[in-house]
Amino acid sequence: MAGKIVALAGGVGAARFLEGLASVVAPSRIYIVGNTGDDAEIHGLPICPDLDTVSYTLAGLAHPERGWGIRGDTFHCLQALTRLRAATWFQLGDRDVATHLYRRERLRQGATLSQVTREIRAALGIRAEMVPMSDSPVRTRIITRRGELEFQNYFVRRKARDAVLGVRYEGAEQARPAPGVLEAIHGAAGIVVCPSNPIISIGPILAVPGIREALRQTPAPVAAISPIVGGRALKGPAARMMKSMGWRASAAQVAELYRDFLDVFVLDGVDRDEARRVEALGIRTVVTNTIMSGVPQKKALARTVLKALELA
Ligand code: FO1
Repeated sequence: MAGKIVALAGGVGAARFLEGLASVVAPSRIYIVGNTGDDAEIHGLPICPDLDTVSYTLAGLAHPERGWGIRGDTFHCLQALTRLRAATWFQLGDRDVATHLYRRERLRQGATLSQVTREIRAALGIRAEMVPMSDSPVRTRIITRRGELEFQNYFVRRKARDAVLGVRYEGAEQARPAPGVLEAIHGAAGIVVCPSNPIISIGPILAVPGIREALRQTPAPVAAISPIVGGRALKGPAARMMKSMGWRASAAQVAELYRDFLDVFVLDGVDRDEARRVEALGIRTVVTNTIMSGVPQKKALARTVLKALELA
C-alpha cells in the first residue's frame, strides 16, 4: 500500500484508538497529526498534552487510568514547587518534566515543534510517524461568562465547570500546517478522525488553514469515530460543551460537524437509531462497539475502521 493511514488525534481517546490501530497494522503505516491547541506554558515549560499523551501511550508508558502523564511517575518537583508557593494545580510528574525540559531546550536551540516531536517519538521507540498540526502556536481560548479563559485554566484549574459560550483558536489564521501534513492527507490510503472532542481536540486541527480543504479534496476515504456514545462523551466535557454551544450532544451532531469531508461515520450500537440521520447527510455509517474497555476492544474497533476505509 502506497499511502499512509492518516489519523487526526486529540488526547486520551485518540491515544487509546491509536494503540489498537498500531497493533493491527504496521505502525510505520500510521501518520498522526496531533492537536496542539491545548498546549500551554507552565513553570516556563512548553507542555504539549495531546502529543505527549499519544507518545506515552504508543510507547507503553501512559498512566493506565488517567490516560495522560506517565505510569508510576513521582511528583517531587511539584511538591518542591508547592513549598515555594508556586501554583501547582497542573500535575506535572517528575519524568514527564524531563520531556518538557528537553522540548524547551531544543525549541530554544531553534528546532521546530515537528522536529522535537519526531525526536521524542524516536527516542521512545515509536514507529508511527507523528507531527503536530502546526509548528506555529495555536491556542484554544474558551469563551465563558467570566470572559475568555486559557484552555488549561478552563479545563484543569476550573475543572471544565464554566458554561462554554464559544471557542476561539488564537493564532490559527496565521498558522501553516506542519511540513508534510497536507501531502500526507492528499496521498493517504485512508484518513481517520479519532474519537476525540470535536470542539477542543479536532476543531483546532481543522482550523489550521489548508487542512479542512485538504480533507475535502483528498481522494482518500475519510472516516470518523464518534466520541459521543448515548449522549455522553467517552471522556471529558465534550457532551456538556456541545450542549452549552447550542448543539445536540449526540453522535449524529458530531457527523454533522464533519459533513463536508466525511465519507464514513463509525458510531456505537447504543446510537444505532442515529445512523439514519447520518446517512441522510450522505455519510455511510458503521455501527459497532466503540467502547475501548480493553486491548481486544481497541483492536476490534481498529479493524472495523480499516474495513470501513476498505483497507482490510
Ligand atoms: N489533566 C488534568 O485533568 N489534570 C492535570 O493536572 C493534568 C496534567 C497534565 C500534565 C501533563 C500532560 O501532558 C497532560 C495533563 N493533563 C491533565 C491532561 C491535559 O489537561 C489535556 O489537555 C486534556 O486531557 C485534554 O486533552
